[in-house]
Amino acid sequence: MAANAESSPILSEAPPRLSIRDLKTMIVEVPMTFALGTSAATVRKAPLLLVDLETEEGITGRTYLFCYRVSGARALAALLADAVEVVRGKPAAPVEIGQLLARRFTLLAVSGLARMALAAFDGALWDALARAANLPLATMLGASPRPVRAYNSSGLGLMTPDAAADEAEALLARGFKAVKLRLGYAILAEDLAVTRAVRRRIPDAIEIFVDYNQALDVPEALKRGRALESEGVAWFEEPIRYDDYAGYARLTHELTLLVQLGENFDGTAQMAEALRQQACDLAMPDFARIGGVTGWMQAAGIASAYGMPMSSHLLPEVSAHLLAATPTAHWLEYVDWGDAILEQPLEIRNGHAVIPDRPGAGMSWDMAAVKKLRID
Ligand code: SMN
Ligand code: MG
Repeated sequence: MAANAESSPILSEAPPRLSIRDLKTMIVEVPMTFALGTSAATVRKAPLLLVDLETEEGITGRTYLFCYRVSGARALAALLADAVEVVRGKPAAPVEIGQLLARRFTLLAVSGLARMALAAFDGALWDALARAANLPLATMLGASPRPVRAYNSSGLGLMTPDAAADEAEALLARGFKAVKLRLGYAILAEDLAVTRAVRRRIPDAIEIFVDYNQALDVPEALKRGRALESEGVAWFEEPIRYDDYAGYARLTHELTLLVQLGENFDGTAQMAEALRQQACDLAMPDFARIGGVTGWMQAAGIASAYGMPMSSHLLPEVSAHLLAATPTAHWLEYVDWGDAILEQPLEIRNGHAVIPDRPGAGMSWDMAAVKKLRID
């Protein structure tokens, strides 16, 4: 009979099996280096929810979420306080915990904010497991921690052409090879003026992505998309409402410009459906909306089956690990919002995010900074 794990000399130093003791949250508002004026709303301070998942064994798993609005952060904190009561004392097994929480939250509906809360729980659990194993998260997920190609998405909100050109140039520091403009001005001519000003100012080898944050309808998206085809733009992000897959399929079919979609996929089923309908050329699920680390890895499987290039959305510190383990990894979206509250901010070298050689996602809070920025 095989020796059991407890008595095996080989496995005697196996990492502890973690069980969930508590989950605590803190809300901070981080002033942004570059304000982000999108066609939907202007964000000047980033509301972040910091999550600490405590285990009985003394290991704490961490993650944070960008919450779009302060009210979002408060709602997520309340949902997480509820969720931990459901699973306190249970093994820190993200897939099982996720299924149990999804069942308990079914009547409320596992979508929107509830899905984001469960994603944060999942991310913190994975971080705890990787810390217990003394491995970077990327390694836990089957990848080698490698530099991940990133674009600088910190700024370039809606602004004048000259201001956009200046900001684009500034954002190339640290070797970034791509930037993203927010478009969706009142008329096409303004979109073109900003795009041309930036294209003229930065080297040809630097890629430019454009993001409409769902500002257009299908006929207008066809018109603006066609006009952008000769302007050296590498992707056309969320031109129309995020869930009009038939509309997206039309754009994808009729435009040579590559259509990018995904930050609002609410769970993997939506992503699978979008890809089934050939709604986009490129996909960029968001860690929180797709279902945390577990949801991301399932999304990576879907993207891989379709041969679909997959980029990340925000949360670059965690997303770098996830992209390292994504077979069709495309671009990491870099923003510097986490820098203000992290002891060791994500390092960018030669336009690539450097996955830290630390256990888990490698994040610990700079508590002095957190104290100053806390709003809860
Ligand atoms: C975005 C991100 C965060 C807030 C508003 C808009 C944007 C992106 O859609 O893709 O970066
Ligand atoms: Mg976007």
